[in-house]
Amino acid sequence: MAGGLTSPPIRRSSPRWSLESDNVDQIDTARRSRQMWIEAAFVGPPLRTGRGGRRRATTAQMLNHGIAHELMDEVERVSKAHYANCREEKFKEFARRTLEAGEKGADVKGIDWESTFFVRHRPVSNLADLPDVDDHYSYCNQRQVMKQFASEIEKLSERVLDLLCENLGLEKGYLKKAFAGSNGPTFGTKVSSYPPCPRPDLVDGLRAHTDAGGIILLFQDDQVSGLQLLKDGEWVDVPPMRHAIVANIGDQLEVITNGRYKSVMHRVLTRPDGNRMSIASFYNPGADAVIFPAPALAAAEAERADAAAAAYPRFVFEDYMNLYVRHKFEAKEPRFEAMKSAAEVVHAAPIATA
Ligand SMILES: O=C(O)CCC(=O)C(=O)O
Ligand SMILES: [Fe+2]
Repeated sequence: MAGGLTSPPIRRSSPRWSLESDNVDQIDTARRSRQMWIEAAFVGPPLRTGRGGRRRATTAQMLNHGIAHELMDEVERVSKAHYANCREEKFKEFARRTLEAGEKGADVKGIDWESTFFVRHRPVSNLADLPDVDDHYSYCNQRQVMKQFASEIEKLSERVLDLLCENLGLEKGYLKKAFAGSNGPTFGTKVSSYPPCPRPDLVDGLRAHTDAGGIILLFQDDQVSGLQLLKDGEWVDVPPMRHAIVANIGDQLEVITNGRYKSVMHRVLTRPDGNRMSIASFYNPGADAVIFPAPALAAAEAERADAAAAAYPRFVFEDYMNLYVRHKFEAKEPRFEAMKSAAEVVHAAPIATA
């Protein structure tokens, strides 16, 4: 038997979408239409219904998402065991050096206090090649667990994309197709630990940024907090909630939805107690996917007198990523502007005739 996941069978809750948080109004799914609920779920704190459903901040806590709680518990267990067995010693050395430098007055604000590894699932999985992912313990088959979890998260990501399509009046499958490129989407999972830090004033767990890609589904620690998002100029906590999945929207969805859904700045704080686990799965466009505002949304926007049509650029996702890696911890707007200028340069270049 391939580890603890195959027995007992995983109970599957039917997906009823709901949202709860200290910062977000609770949605009574029985009293609202599904459409309204979807709108509300992506508003982010505090709840704003806004006329016409435009300009949404975009982080939501999803409960009743359909992923079995037993599977989530197993993912948490193997991830924490992996950190303790394979990564903790190395992190301690990094922590010692970082603190020593910080306390001597060096600026360590450019360092993230996290221990992570990345599992790529699509287009080609690297799971079998990760050197220290443990699959030798029968009770702790991490590769198997991660594979099963990733497959559930991938399906959930695509369901969320379709809910967004429905919400935006786009045809079902539009966003999935927009991400496909020639080789399908890029999909991967970042497994992170944010160990306790005795000097939270010196260093962040992860510096503020927006995510570059499409939809990001995050399974975060249900005890140890740290994730915050920037809302109306203030940092607000995304509180730990057992078995919830946090959904976050990346820059590409902002472009494709022509700003109807905005990527949101977020960061992870350090804290002196508790080791925070986070498992973030990134459902992103394929490298060669061409990203641009959905024509239907750009046209609707153009009808408004105060809005310039096609305010967002058109570009190849890989080009955006090449820029993003150098400017991740900066505002997104200059990245969008740079992609616009790059497109102008391409268009203005003389056409080779020889
Ligand atoms: O760990 C978290 O809660 C957030 C991680 C994150 O924002 C990222 O990896 O992009
Ligand atoms: Fe992020």
